[in-house]
Amino acid sequence: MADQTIYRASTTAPVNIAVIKYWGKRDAKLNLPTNSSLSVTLSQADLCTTTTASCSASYTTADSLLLNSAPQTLETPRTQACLKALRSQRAALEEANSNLPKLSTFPLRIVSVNNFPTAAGLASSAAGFAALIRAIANLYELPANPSDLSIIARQGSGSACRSLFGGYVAWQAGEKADGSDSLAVEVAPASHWPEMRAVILVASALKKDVGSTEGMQLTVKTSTLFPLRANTIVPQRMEEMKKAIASKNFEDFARITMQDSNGFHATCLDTYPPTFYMNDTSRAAVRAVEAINRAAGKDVAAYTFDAGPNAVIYYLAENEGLVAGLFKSFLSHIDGWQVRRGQAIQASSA
Ligand code: 2P0
Repeated sequence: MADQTIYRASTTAPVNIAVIKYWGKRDAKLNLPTNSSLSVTLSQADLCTTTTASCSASYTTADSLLLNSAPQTLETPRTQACLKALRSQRAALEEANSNLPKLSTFPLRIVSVNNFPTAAGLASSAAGFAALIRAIANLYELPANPSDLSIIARQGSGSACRSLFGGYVAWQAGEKADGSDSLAVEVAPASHWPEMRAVILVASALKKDVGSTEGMQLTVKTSTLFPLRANTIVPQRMEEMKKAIASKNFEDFARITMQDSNGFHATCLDTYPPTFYMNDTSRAAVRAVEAINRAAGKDVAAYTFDAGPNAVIYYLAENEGLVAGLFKSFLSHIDGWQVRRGQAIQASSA
């Protein structure tokens, strides 16, 4: 009789928020970026995807995925590339050891839950693909390390490769045409700078108008500012940001974070037709950060915006009262804002 065992593995992957933004692909098929990027991984309790992957010879239906209880397609070229890569690594193990169950041939059932709004500029695809890849890698007992897995996750969604690490993470753009050097590496563990905090201001939980994948390629195609950003400015900022993190220099960290967010949104505005991710509420948050920093006499808070209107504000624990307190009173005047706290964390490896 066929093996009826159900093999199962679960994992949790956190959201990461880039302080040097990924925007633009040099190879859309392999999902290779035009520039490197750098992010901070946020607290799992607040923002994460939990995924359970199971497989069994007894499953009679094709591979399936439920996200927040709703069926999702796995039939996209990107997801298929990830599943194929994971299955082929498992098949290699099975070939080397004939005692292993042939999990690579069994249908998969994947169940994921996000505890934050999906596709509203809160990096849901990052946590989602990172959790998917690691859950299946755990199920298949692959010996891969986080950088190895990041190469697979990158093919699902670029920013996902950074969610396989905790703390401060760089996605190296790489140079090779096959993408084998386009992977995530740890810049510093969360324990290096555990005072880092983030407050997330949810201006809108609605899906964004222009998805990142589509938006970034329109920018690559039409923005005249973009080549300067990708080829000159971001490479310099990557080095400056790594130094700011190594020396725990919050003022440099804050300035570079805000400049990179502004520069990224400038290329969105310079896209033709233009893409607007920030709205009036986002701009009010920028002004509030400026007011906080002016009152403090130095940069104690840094805003950053992804492909949506929601703000992430970084600050240090010692300024919690000043930053989070002011934001609470500021936001209480604006309808529809929610505030969520996070802190830089070490992603779990399980
Ligand atoms: C980032 N974003 O670095 C930047 C900042 C949005 C703005 O990574 O096409 O969803 O799946 O590789 O990863 C969003 O892009 O795009 C993103 P795909 P992804 O976090």
